[in-house]
Amino acid sequence: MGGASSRNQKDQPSRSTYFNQEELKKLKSSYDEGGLEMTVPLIQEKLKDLDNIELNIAVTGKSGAGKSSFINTMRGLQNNDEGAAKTGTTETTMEPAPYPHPNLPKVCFWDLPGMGTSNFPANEYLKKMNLKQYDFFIIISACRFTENDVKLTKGIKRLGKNFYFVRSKIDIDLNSVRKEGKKLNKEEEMEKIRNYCVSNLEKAGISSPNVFLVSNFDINEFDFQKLNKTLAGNLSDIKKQAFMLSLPNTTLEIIEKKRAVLKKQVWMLATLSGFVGAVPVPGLSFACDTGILIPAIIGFRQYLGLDDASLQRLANMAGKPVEDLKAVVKTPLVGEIDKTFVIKMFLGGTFIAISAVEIGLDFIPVVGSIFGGASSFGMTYKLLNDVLNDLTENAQSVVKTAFETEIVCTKTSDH
Ligand SMILES: Nc1nc2c(ncn2[C@@H]2O[C@H](COP(=O)(O)OP(=O)(O)OP(=O)(O)O)[C@@H](O)[C@H]2O)c(=O)[nH]1
Ligand SMILES: [Mg+2]
Repeated sequence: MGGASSRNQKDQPSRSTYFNQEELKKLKSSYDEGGLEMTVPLIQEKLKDLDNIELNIAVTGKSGAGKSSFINTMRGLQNNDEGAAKTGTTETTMEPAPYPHPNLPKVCFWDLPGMGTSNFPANEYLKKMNLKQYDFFIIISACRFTENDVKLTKGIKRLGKNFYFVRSKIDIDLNSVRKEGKKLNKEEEMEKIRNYCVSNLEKAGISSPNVFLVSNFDINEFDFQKLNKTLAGNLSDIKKQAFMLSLPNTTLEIIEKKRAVLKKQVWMLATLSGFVGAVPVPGLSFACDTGILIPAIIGFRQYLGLDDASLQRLANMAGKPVEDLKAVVKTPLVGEIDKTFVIKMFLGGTFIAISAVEIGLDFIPVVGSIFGGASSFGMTYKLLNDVLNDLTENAQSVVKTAFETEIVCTKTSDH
């Protein structure tokens, strides 16, 4: 892609959060060889991968360009929210400052002092900032990109890392056109600004740069979502899952993508549960005790933005009272999740032992045939699947209320 280095991360051997065909074959042969005892550790390792995966995103640019505001928006925060990066300040630190994501602390945004704002000469700056540790770079400017931005980009390119140009404060540009009394053609105006940035970068020696025009005050406007899609698309599989889960829940499409990511965890969690508990209800109780179900439900709820803190952040982003969002949440899953709740929910449900066909044998070629439906595996699978569907529906209602969007989203396949 333009703007990113030619040694795309996609070309590098990717570690997947979920099992690819090859790994599934290995899983099957481990099972044939050593039963679940050999299989379960492999699944456990995969599940841990998602919790442990680090994603370090560097954000740089001149003072006042909008770095802190961008970092806040990407973390679903308003500039004056608790934990937000300070904005509008002119003090610039000389050290990269970390801003971890509120729900995924290993997804971290780094505020890098702009090259021109630091006192180091270019070469020293590149060394001092230890650019190797970042997964990709966002270079922000509120007007034209400078010679320093270009120098930095060349340094990043030499490391084979991806970089993206973000032209911030596009809302101000468009407003100025309006204020001048001219008729605004948004697309045309954006194209003009984009071309200006691109030609300015090309002249400085960056070939076919990709420039995204954003307003840090509106993640659903201009090129912000396009930027996020591009960023996700260029990450290796496992980092992509973490990045997707970190996005603020501002569109139905994001919710649907998160559901698809979480859906893949369901069978892995169910397998672990199948391993620890053999008979239906004691199995479920055991699954609670072994810490499979409760953290999974709490995690799903948080990723889908339905815990109190996430709802509050989303309300702030949408500029609506949090009560308006809470009013459309119709699931008991927003209350306290403990063992009693899970067992009650399960017993109160219309549980029917699910068949291997319903589970989707193609997706779970190993475990589906091992456990069948009436087991702790089947129960956990059904329970988490129901939980995920319920939370997804509620998250969709919240997004519609927050952003008044009615875009219909096609539900992805259940497997
Ligand atoms: N209208 C508008 N204002 C923005 C946007 N992004 C940032 N701002 C404003 O621009 C000013 C500077 O933004 P910051 O996010 O603090 O910029 P920074 O790059 O972190 O600045 P330093 O920390 O000083 O390097 C603040 O008053 C922001 O509110 C944007 O996209 N649109
Ligand atoms: Mg700042």
